[in-house]
Amino acid sequence: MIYNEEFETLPREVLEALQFKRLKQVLERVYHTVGFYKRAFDNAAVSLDDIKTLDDMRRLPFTKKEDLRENYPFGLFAAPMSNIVRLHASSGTTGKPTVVGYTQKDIDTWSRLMARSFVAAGLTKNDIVHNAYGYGLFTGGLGVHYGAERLGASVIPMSGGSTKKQILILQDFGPTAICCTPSYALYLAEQGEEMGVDMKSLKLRVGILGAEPWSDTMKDEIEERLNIRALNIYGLSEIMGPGVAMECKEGRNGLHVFEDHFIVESIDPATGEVVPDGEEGELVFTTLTKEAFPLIRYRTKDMSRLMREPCSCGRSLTRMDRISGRSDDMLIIRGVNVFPSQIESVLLGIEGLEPHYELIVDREDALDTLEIRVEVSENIFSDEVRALQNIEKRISKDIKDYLGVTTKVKLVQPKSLERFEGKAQRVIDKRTL
Ligand code: DLL
Repeated sequence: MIYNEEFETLPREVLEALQFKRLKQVLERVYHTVGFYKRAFDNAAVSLDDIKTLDDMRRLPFTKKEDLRENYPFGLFAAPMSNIVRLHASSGTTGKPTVVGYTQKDIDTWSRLMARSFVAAGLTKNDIVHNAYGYGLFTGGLGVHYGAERLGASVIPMSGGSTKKQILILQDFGPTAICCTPSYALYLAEQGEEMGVDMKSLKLRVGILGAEPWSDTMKDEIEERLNIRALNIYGLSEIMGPGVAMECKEGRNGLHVFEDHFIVESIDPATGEVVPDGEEGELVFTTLTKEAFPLIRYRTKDMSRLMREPCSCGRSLTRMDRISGRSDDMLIIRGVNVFPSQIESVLLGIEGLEPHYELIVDREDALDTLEIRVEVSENIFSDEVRALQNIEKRISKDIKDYLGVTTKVKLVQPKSLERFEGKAQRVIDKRTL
């Protein structure tokens, strides 16, 4: 089944003609309504008349996360606040989050693209969807929620946490689909087994999992332990939220990018040049239909490959491979995006800490853990144990309050952490996905 048969199976030339028409419209809009784009295009000496074919868009400058930060919070919105019905946010690289806005039409498009994603996963209105993505500023919860309702399925708005209760509901309400991060799916499996629940005989048959990188091995493990089919969903707040691309149940070989709404390119992160299909590069997205927050050539920092060969499901949409990593240092800890620079800003705001720290990321019982080791100044280190413990608590609390992640903090002796001559290597990621 295909939700939007006409648009998901367009012949390539027709799709590209539609993309070009929409691209011209969005470029006109941003050039005339968002000062940032007018300046960016003028500085790059590109006039809108220069864009005569889809390929000409390569002449347009990239938009980066820093541009969003510099225009915080609403500076890149292309619609007046009176037309904006929803705000979401994700992590910025330092103190301030990245804010995104939606008009009613944007929410509508998003819901339809999520419904498309569910249909690609084989869901119908007869399904019961257990939604364990977080509700709130994170786009996962509400994105999935509106999409499941649009499809007509029954949605259980669980949000994250309360694992025991989640397991009870999985048993009693009999959801047929689960939406959460892959690591949480595995954690649910483990916890359920520990509680003596036969997690393989639940009614669940499909998982729509994403928001963090995961491997084929992890997919196999989730499928085995929950006895489901685990499909990959991709998205990012800046571009919309979940539902930018979705793996179909037939092909299971990459995620279809919803190209009637987004143009995807893959570039060499060092040179910015477009790389040939099939080669690994950084994904760059342009939104074609968003009203409130259109983005032109947005660099995601997510590394993947684009595949244009036809898929057995009949969709003509380009596929992107599983995300293989990032071209920056963003970490995803239990689905929460964290930049080391954000942690650094919190640490530097606390007196007595030295700017030398190490972040150790690991996985315990299928859940991510983050330990921060930070040097303290000589006079603090000679303080009583109690004083040191108080500082550790304060760091943990500040990080939880500002960034939303739980950490274990260990203060270490002055000059005990490794020093670097070149680029500092502050993150030790021990997770095997
Ligand atoms: O994570 C949106 C989302 C919610 C996607 C639920 C899928 C399911 P952000 O919080 O803005 O938005 O984080 C976006 O998460 O740039 C990737 O680095 C990573 N990411 C998202 N989906 C995947 C995936 C949501 N399927 C950032 N595989 C992106 C690997 C993913 N990484």
